[in-house]
Amino acid sequence: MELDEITISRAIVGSQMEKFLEFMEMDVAVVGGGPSGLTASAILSKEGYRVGLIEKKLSVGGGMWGGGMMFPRIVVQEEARRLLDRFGIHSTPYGKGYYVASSVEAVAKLTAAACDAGVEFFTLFSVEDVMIHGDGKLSGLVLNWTPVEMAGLHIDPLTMGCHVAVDATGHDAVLARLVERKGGTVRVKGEGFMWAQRAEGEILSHTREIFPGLVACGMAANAVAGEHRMGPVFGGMLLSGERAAALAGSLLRT
Ligand code: 48F
Repeated sequence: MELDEITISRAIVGSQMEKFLEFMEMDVAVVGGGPSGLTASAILSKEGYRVGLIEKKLSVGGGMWGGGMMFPRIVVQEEARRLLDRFGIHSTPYGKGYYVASSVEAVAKLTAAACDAGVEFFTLFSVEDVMIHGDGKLSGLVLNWTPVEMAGLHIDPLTMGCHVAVDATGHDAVLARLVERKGGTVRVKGEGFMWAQRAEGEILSHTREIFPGLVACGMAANAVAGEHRMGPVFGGMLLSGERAAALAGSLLRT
């Protein structure tokens, strides 16, 4: 077969632009591809919703790749073990109720599950604002290429519409802070000291619709609530992603 560079370029640009246009209006925009966002998007897409995952970095995985202090291992507690099993992530028991898994495998398997379920990934897309019109509900995202943001170039963004957005941006709680800064009803209290027991215990109650059309999950949910941080125990992230998917699904059905 004779290879033609122009065809290769056309294939890349054409197919990606097609997806970009297809996802200009989506059911759920999950912002942030860490463990909570990957879990939420995989579950929602499996349920048949059109889900786009917007990630500002080159790769998804967020804070999970690095495990604890660059040791590529994560710990998951008993309550979330079923999610390790659901996504086919191998784990080894460690003491009573703790399971250790490879952070690389965990990211790979969550990402694979999201791909298999039909999630469309928009990497190197950075959310810089949200759309809230007269009805007072979040209706879309304002985005730019991350390199544009990094270079400080003066280039206007584009927009993508969604029925529900999930703030899975981790410690920064980017969407929540944007809504807060522009006078929305959200207040981001900021996360507290490390206290794994409490932070993991409360994360599900903080995973909620924080503004009409905006669900917060993972560390973003804890940051909004002023909850503590938990370090490299990841059960709460998976459970929070699962809960965010359930909440987004019920918002889409009403
Ligand atoms: O930080 P991150 O992994 O969030 P998470 O799912 O999980 C937190 C844990 O990794 C860990 C922890 C739990 O044990 O404390 O930190 O809550 O992933 C957040 C993702 O959001 C992306 C960011 O690059 C990362 O991959 N992100 C942040 N801001 C934006 C964004 C933005 N403006 N636009 C798009 N993506």
